[in-house]
Amino acid sequence: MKMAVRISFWLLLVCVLVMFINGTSQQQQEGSLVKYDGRSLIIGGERKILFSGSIHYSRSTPQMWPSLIAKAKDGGLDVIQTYVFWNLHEPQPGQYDFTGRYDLVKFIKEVQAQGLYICLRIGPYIESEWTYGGFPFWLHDIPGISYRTDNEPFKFYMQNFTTKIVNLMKSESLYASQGGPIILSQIENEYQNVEPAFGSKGYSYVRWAASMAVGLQTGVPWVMCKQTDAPDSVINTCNGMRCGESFAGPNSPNKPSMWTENWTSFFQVFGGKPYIRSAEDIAFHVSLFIAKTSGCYVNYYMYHGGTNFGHTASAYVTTSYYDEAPLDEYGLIRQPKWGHLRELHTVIKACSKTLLNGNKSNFSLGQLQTAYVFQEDSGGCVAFLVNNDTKAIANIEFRNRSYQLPPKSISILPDCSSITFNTAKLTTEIGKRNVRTVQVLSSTTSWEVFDEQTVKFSDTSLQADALLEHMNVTKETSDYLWYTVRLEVNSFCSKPVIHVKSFAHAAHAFVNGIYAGGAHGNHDVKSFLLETPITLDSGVNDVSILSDMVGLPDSGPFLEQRFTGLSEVNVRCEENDIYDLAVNNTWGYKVGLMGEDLQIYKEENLEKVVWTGFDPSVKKPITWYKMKFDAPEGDDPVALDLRTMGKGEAWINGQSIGRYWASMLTYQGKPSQTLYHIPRSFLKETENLLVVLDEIGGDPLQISVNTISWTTSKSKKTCSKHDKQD
Ligand SMILES: *[C@@H]1O[C@H](CO)[C@@H](O)[C@H](O)[C@H]1NC(C)=O
Ligand SMILES: *[C@@H]1O[C@H](CO)[C@@H](O)[C@H](O)[C@H]1NC(C)=O
Ligand SMILES: *[C@@H]1O[C@H](CO)[C@@H](O)[C@H](O)[C@H]1NC(C)=O
Ligand SMILES: *[C@@H]1O[C@H](CO)[C@@H](O)[C@H](O)[C@H]1NC(C)=O
Ligand SMILES: *[C@@H]1O[C@H](CO)[C@@H](O)[C@H](O)[C@H]1NC(C)=O
Ligand SMILES: *[C@@H]1O[C@H](CO)[C@@H](O)[C@H](O)[C@H]1NC(C)=O
Ligand SMILES: *[C@@H]1O[C@H](CO)[C@@H](O)[C@H](O)[C@H]1NC(C)=O
Ligand SMILES: CC(=O)N[C@H]1CO[C@H](CO)[C@@H](O)[C@@H]1O
Repeated sequence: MKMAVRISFWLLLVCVLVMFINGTSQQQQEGSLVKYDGRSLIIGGERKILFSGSIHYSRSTPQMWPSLIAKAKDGGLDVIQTYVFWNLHEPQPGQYDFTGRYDLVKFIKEVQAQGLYICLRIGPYIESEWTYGGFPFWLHDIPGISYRTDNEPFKFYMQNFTTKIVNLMKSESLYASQGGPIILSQIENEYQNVEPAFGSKGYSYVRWAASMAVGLQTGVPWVMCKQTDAPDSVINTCNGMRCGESFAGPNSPNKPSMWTENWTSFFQVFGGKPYIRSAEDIAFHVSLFIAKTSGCYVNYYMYHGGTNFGHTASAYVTTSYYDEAPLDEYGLIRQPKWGHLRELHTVIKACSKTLLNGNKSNFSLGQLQTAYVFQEDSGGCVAFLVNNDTKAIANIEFRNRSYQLPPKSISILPDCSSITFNTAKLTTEIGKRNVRTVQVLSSTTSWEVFDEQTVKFSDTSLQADALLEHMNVTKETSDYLWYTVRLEVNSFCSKPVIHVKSFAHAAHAFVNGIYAGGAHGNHDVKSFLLETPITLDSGVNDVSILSDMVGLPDSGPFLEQRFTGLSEVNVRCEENDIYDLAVNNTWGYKVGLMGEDLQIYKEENLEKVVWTGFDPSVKKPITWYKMKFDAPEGDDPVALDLRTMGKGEAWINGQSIGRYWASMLTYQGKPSQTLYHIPRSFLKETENLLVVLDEIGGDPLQISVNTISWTTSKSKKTCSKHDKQD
């Protein structure tokens, strides 16, 4: 795309008028062109201030899309921003999947049908707390590959997938240049974070990626986020919580100031607690970005987070994703966040002509107070009065009038005289989320169990004389990998303790089929130790360790070289004898659990194993539970409360609703996530099959089926923080 030249507003207005005179057909054609200048994107000849929100199609269901998009539109958004998830779409090289939740074209067409635009972030590296940052695992086995750098094999596959997506969009006429809704595309993602690790190859890779993307001739601009040296004509954009303060601005006077990720909250990991960002704080920073950097595009990351179904979350990330966003995990409106931002959008939209075309000035109103004024010769005038004092109200004079500015707030005066919006004053409804328990699955007789058998060395067909890297063996087909070895004990060994060092996320040790103990790491450490007493027989003992990954890593350089899995295994006796099992031993490997191989979470496979009655007094690790329940009446979203379980995964009618980990507590002693979303479309009216795999063996008799709703009440006009956690 060629760099758009700066055109004066009046010339543009003439263009627009000419278009109107020339009739509809030309209007449609011209109306779809996307250009930009130093002030904003120019769509169909018009400068625009655009509010955008991230909604990832694969984190909800096609049945939810229309209502999510409608609520986003009602909330004042113009654009829906989504990543494209390479590992969903190309599970094997050259084999593509765009069905169901992966139906990108259907999602974009729904956005178009509701009259919104799309920002398509192809990546194809996306991070996004998505397993392996969106890369399909088969990339790992391409000879000589090195990800995200000037490396021929990587560039080949990156270009191949990017081209595939661009061609798919073109064939469906989805680019604005073709009359479609896509006004922007993104190549790469926050590359500057890793660029120094690649030296000069990182620099040349950025230039290659930009020119490869631009060469695909989409007819709409490309952006690179967090990439201050994005080559022309690619626009460098800001990601962060406070881009009004942190963004150094576009790297050319001919590029507009855009914010591609404004974090409405933050992703959560198992063991971490939710990050609550108030509506007032978001509104403050959006207003500041528009006022101070002449921002013309603000995207909320996320506007709706949704659910990390199956194994799609990256390392340690919870199944619930950005539940604190303006639309909650279930797609329900979260007040006051949704309403407060909606009011801000309305106020900004009403004065966008002056903001986009007026002359800007700024001056001090006091030590911590600043005014930003946009003014047109024609009389239009908009002012933003910033009070950056977090404690005190500021009494200031502006244009010969007195104003009181609440602490840490921005007041917007669309006519430079009366305040119509203050970022710290909530006038919208306040909401409270309700969780109604419809049924507790407490009937012992309706549960049945299947005990997963411990895998022994003699059961394995894959054997090696070393401890193998976990991901390279599982190839992402399962979270689990059995490592097993035979240990011959000749001499006397009292009080033996097994010592395992792992770079995966959790491990369980068994000796001769008997559970010895487990351990796990957390998001912030690279490895953990499992040390537990064991009982050894004299002679040959079977040592089996189940290694577990709770999602693949999604960030950092050299992802293809990451080592996970066991790195040390030894048995220590009280007599100071140490049996090092990692060396001079043949290890046997088995990928995944038997229940996974047989897919016993599907109705048609239930009979492939023998289920027995459930005895609550027996707690066993690695156990499958099943039962059937009826769907709650009505349309309210449904969630399973799994707080009494340990760690594992749950399936409804054969579909995974994601991993759960209730036994991993925050420092306040609570599970990070207790409720697990069951999309309505996964349910039938009666006899829904629930299968739960638990590694530790929790208490299924307290699992409950719940419905979710919100009640709202009028807010008192105060500036206190109301965005409560439910
Ligand atoms: C992508 O690679 C596949 C082989 O994996 C090939 O069939 C296809 O033509 C390539 N597509 C493009 C656009 O290069
Ligand atoms: C006004 O803006 C200029 C340019 O961004 C900046 O250097 C200056 O410090 C600002 N003045 C005040 C009072 O904020
Ligand atoms: C901005 O200021 C310049 C110089 O004073 C003036 O020529 C121009 O008309 C102003 N722009 C608008 C939109 O009022
Ligand atoms: C407000 O004050 C904080 C803390 O001193 C500072 O970091 C920030 O840049 C200030 N923001 C504005 C808009 O002046
Ligand atoms: C404010 O008052 C002064 C003196 O009364 C006057 O000169 C000035 O034009 C006024 N400013 C505005 C913006 O009305
Ligand atoms: C991955 O496994 C293959 C065999 O399946 C082996 O050839 C290769 O060296 C392994 N790669 C790494 C990085 O461990
Ligand atoms: C492994 O075997 C080698 C060669 O037989 C031997 O030198 C070494 O001491 C052994 N290491 C251990 C830990 O048993
Ligand atoms: C620096 C940082 O935390 N970046 C986060 C920004 O949000 C993206 C969402 O895609 C995360 O992946 C990053 O970790």
